[in-house]
Amino acid sequence: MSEPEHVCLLGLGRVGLPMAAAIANAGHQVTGVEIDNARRDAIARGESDLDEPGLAAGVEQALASKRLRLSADAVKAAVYLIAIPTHGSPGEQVEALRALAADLLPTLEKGALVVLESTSAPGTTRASLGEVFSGAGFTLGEDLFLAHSPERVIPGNALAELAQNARIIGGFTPRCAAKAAAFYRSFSSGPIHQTSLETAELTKLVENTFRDVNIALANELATLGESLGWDMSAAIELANTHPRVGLHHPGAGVGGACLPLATRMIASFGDHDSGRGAPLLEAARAVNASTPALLAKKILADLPSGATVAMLGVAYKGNIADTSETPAKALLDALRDGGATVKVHDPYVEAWPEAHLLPLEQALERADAAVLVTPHERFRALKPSDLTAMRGRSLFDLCNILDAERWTKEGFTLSSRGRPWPDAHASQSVRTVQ
Ligand code: SAJ
Repeated sequence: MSEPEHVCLLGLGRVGLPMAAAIANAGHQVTGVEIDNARRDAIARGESDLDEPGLAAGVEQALASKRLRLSADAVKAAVYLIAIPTHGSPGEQVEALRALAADLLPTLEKGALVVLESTSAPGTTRASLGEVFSGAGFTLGEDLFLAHSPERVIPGNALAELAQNARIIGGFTPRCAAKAAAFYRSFSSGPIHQTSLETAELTKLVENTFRDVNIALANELATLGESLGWDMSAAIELANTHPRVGLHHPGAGVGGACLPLATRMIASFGDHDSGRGAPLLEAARAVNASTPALLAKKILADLPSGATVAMLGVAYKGNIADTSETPAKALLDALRDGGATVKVHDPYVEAWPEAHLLPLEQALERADAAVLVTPHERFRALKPSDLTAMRGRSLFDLCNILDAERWTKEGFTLSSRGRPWPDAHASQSVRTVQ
């Protein structure tokens, strides 16, 4: 590693806390700044709401070695990393980051490196941090170094991806990018690509938009399969054996703070030349956003009116506890609006403002149907004997994790995403001969 640096890391959330631990444990001196007192105190006690493999141990090691300290305020440092959540329109992002830059000014010294990791629209880093620092008398690229390096880690595998993923570093000048690259090399082994601020910002939006649009295609195909009696899930799986096809999986909808935000953000700029907006991106967003309500309608059509439904899974994706922008909310609302009584369970999530969460057995009690929303591995392990409290036999597997043959043999009526409804067993599973 190059010389250990004093790093001031702003925001100890799902990106910032793993970074703080990784950077401290790589030998740097990190001050983790978290303005939420309760969150900061919990981290100091070794508690965290983030279910990341290795994170608790990493934070404990960093705190014990005193290479990670926690603070409510920014401190003087050689490197500033900003990992705060960015919300709102591009204009609102610029305003929020300008305010943050102004707050940093009293601590900033010549020679420091400032890197924004938070997702931002192209031009944001320059118009916020860049303008405020230049306005305060710094010459960027000479006595202060500014870069944008978008975080790319997947929740649920953050520490491993932080250490290995390729990095994109956009510099205000090439010297800024090079200085940031040298710092990131001290804790990251992946390739480091250097570019401009705007291209780095855009790259992040493009990769998340790719995923959103790809999932929209899978969701649209799956919906067609269900209504036309085709096994689209098997077709997607088989199409993916082609060397130039890579379809994502259909599901209950797209959640999380990241994919929908990126697509909306690029689409919001529209096509200035033709004035026609961004029709593909808008359509993809509409497909994914409408998927939960569409699925709820189909579920209700297969059940007696006023049915009791056990909804299994409210996290926005499998094997994590995060419910940000979860498709489970729109699904729940539409099921309730359609007259169903919904009882909700998620083995990872402790509390959810939308519904009182019940233990599995209570959620299933006297339910006419169970709806699997989130592909938690624990749901894959469910056995027919776990569902004896149900009064009905209808299963709606929106994330395709149940084995159709097994469950239909046990007398359940299974409807699986992308397969003919309501008789998933009618489709033949894929068999491969090596
Ligand atoms: N989903 C599907 N089908 C799939 C994959 C995902 O329906 O085949 C759904 C998930 O269930 C979930 C949503 O999409 O509701 C988003 O999940 P995700 O695993 O695709 O992504 P995030 O939001 O957890 O994290 C993404 C990642 N971006 C990419 O993979 C390009 C991550 O690397 C980014 O750091 C993160 O966004 C971010 O912070 O921007």
